[in-house]
Amino acid sequence: MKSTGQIFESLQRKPSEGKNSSLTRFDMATARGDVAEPKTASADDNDLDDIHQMQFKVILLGDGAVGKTSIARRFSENQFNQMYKQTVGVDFFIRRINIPPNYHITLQLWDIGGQSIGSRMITNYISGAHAVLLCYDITNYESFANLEDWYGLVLKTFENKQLPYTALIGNKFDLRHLTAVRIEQHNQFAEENEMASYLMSAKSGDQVHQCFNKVACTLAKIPLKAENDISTSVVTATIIDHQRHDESVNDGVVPEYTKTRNVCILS
Ligand SMILES: Nc1nc2c(ncn2[C@@H]2O[C@H](COP(=O)(O)OP(=O)(O)OP(=O)(O)O)[C@@H](O)[C@H]2O)c(=O)[nH]1
Ligand SMILES: [Mg+2]
Repeated sequence: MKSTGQIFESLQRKPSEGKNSSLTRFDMATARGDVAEPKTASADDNDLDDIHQMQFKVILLGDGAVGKTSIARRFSENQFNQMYKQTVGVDFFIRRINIPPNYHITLQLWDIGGQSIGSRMITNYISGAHAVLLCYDITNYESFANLEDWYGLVLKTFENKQLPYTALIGNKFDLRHLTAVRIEQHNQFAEENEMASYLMSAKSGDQVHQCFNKVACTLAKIPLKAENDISTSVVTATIIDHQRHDESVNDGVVPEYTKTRNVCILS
């Protein structure tokens, strides 16, 4: 078992070596093309360097109860809830990462309920993602095995298109004494699919911010700074015009807790 502090970076394999080599992999050179138009400082800021503001869509996929909402909440609010409340459809979280000297990167997290795998909406949720985090619970082997299906949906959605940056996330690392997935299996999945990979704990917060900082820097195509240099900040709510609930899930019944939540959670 590797130590807690270790992050398993993506293996830079040639496309031809990968299982899905016919697909176009995430290409950092073009990652900023869609939404990441750099914004230049105003005329009054002549002395300042350009300020680069970018926003990226990051989706969390994986079985129910693996901890996707907990990861999103840890990142956006630095909080953790022991109680399980199933996500129906999709919830949104947002947080800005400030990377000196002049990068303001907003990550818009789409926390997709595990039950959505059977929903007609799932490809809509996945579509347009700049980064995909494939999450499993290290104490639950089935949740790891099922990532084949989740990743299959990603491949299908991005068929003939450039794949987003994708990472494998083993969550609940605080319970590593109960692990049901060998580190070799974790690494093999990441290698075969040419993904970055992380082991983290939404509960303790271990590796959560490091992971999102890495995702942000990779998408923005900037070198990863030392953690101390990076700050995060409150951002104004982004209203997302999106069908929030899928009628095909739970016969269209929306649980009370989701009705009371806003579209975005601001940190
Ligand atoms: N010990 C431990 N428990 C965790 C961790 N992350 C989440 N949990 C717990 O696991 C349960 C499920 O977490 P959620 O974040 O709601 O899971 P989810 O993946 O969003 O589930 P769905 O919304 O059904 O897709 C909750 O009881 C959490 O408190 C973790 O890192 N360690
Ligand atoms: Mg959830």
